[in-house]
Amino acid sequence: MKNGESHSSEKLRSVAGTFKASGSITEIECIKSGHINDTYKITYSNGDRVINYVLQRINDSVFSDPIKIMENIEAVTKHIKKKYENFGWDIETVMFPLRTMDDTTYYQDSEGSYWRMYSYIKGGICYDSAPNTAVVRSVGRAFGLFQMQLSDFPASELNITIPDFHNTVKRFDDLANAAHRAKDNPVLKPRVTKAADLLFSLISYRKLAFTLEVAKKAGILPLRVTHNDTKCNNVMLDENTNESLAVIDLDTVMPGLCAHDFGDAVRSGANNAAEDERDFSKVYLDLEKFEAFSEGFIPALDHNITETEYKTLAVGAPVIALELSARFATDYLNGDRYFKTNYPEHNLDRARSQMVLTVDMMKKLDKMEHIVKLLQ
Ligand code: GN1
Ligand code: MG
Repeated sequence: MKNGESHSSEKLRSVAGTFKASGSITEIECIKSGHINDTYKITYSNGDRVINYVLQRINDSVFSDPIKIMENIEAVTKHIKKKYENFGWDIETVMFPLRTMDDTTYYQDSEGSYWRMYSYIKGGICYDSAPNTAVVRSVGRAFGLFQMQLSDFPASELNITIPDFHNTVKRFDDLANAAHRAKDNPVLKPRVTKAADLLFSLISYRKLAFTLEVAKKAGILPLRVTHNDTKCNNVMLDENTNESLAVIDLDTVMPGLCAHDFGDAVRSGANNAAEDERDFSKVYLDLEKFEAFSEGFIPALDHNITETEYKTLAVGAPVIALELSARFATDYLNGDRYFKTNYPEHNLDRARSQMVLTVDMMKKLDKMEHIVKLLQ
């Protein structure tokens, strides 16, 4: 079975049956919001009770070693759980994978695919874009708490599941290589022509790509345990109160920079528009949402980061928006092999939109830095 292909109900029933969920399956629904894994909502009924679970097939062309991902997830969720039990801390930030009948956190099917299952939180909602400042504040608090709760977890113990994931300089090298290959490929060559203006914009911002990478290599910024995919829709909120219920999608938990998590969440949650918006007049950083996000994130850190890290939080946002623009453009030039797309120019549109956001954020960087400073 290829990544992104839909699975038959029979197949899903048999995979779900290997996990310790009780009852019989009454409904299966495909959830389409992520760009990488295949996700399904499975409804069970057990007497009068209806219980929902999320079943996921891990994309094995993005994650070459799914077992290493599950080891990371188990290690960080256990760490947070232990702390919670010892200190009575709020455990709202974490979800535990369900175990299989063989007591593992994943199941490998006969075709070699890896699957995992989570409880589906009733009354929980994930927003692709933040509809208001209350939502973005809660998202900030959830990611800030997550960072704080893992601040004493030794980052070096984690597996590096995708090397150089937020190495923005390397992402630019990948872009150059993809453009080079595409120009010699008759099928992909027209894409180079179509993306030419975007490629020039990206190159003109290349200096920005070095900002965090150089500081990281110089040891000025410490490597922490970071989530690395802090999109707005990776926090589950209570649909009535907007309180955060859990941080989800821990696939990319790895050593990283606090500014990456802050920045990625801002580029997703404080963008006035959707990630792939084509009407660029709608694409800008909403400063009110930025402030609300910071008000959630920064106090939740409880002073667990250094003075230098505070100084780099704001610039993390344009760095990650730029990095993602380069990643979407790279995938477009590679023929859409990484991110799921809904139409042929989808990756190009996403890349353009993230570039517009980067430019707007750079104009507002002083204001963003000022807001962070007042809260630290
Ligand atoms: C992917 O899996 P999902 O949709 O949460 C991607 C992120 C990107 C994001 C852009 C493993 O996240 O890095 O920022 O799309 N995840 C991976 O929407 O590459
Ligand atoms: Mg993900």
